Amino acid sequence: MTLPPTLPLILSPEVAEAHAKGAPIVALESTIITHGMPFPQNVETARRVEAEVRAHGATPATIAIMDRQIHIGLTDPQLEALGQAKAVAKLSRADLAACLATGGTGATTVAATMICARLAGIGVFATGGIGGVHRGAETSFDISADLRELAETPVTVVAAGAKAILDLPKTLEYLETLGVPVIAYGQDDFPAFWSRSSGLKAPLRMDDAASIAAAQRMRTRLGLPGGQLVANPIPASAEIPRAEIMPQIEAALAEAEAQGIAAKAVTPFLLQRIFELTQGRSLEANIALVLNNARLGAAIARELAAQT
Ligand code: PSU
Ligand code: MN
Repeated sequence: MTLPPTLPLILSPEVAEAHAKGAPIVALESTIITHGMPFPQNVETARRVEAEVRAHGATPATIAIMDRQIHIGLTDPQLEALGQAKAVAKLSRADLAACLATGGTGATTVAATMICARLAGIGVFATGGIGGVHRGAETSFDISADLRELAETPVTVVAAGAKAILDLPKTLEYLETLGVPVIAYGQDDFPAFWSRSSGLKAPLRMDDAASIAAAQRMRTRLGLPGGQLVANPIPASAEIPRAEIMPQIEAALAEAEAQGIAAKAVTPFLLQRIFELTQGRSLEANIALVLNNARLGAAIARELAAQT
């Protein structure tokens, strides 16, 4: 695939090479680096995730906005600089174009990463968790733009489900309303990020990467827009059982409410507080599940490349 020259896209040398060969590529987001994990674990994790993708036969493409360009794949110095940078914008569909037009450094959320991946011809993206319908959304209207993006942009997103900081039943209902396939990988239940099960059954289940790739291709053939959410449970060895993490989640939610945290600040605030309240255990789990998603993302990328 040739990229239109008018797009503000820069492929890293590694990604450009893979792209030219039609080799498998996995997109990776940058908000998890800038807003999802503390330094230095954020940079260490980003490097390990990239290495995991390579070890499983695909090329990683971490996406971020710098100098009015969408960078598809970062060099190691760029990754390090991003991980330490202050005042990085958290970009979603609403503010991606504004950041590119006016300058400044921006990290891409799930929604913005999907948009950029599609522009670069990348069909699969691995991350930790997606945004969703927040608890109390019936009054706050806080529903992540990630959900609508899944309905619109043809990229398969591998995540460990959605965090229990969200309203998971409403998140699944909303995805159904939007016509987004939610596929649990290798089990029936929808996973809840730090925990393998949310107690809710996922609408779909698949047990291999080839089926997931075939389903994405079929959507395209049918002219259906949008991607798929692949919900990959955290490895059992790293999971924090629901009952153990629930009190910390409730405490963090109560603090967010008391401090009037709203809009984009909600998810980073909750992640940071749960990290503190679990004394780092939530971060250990987060790292393990992202690596696990990187492996499955690479397998799906290989299938997408093979089925072309
Ligand atoms: N899940 C994580 N870590 C993160 C995020 C999700 O494990 O950092 C980020 C993703 O970039 C996701 C965003 O797209 O949070 C959702 O933010 P919001 O709820 O404001 O839409
Ligand atoms: Mn929100």
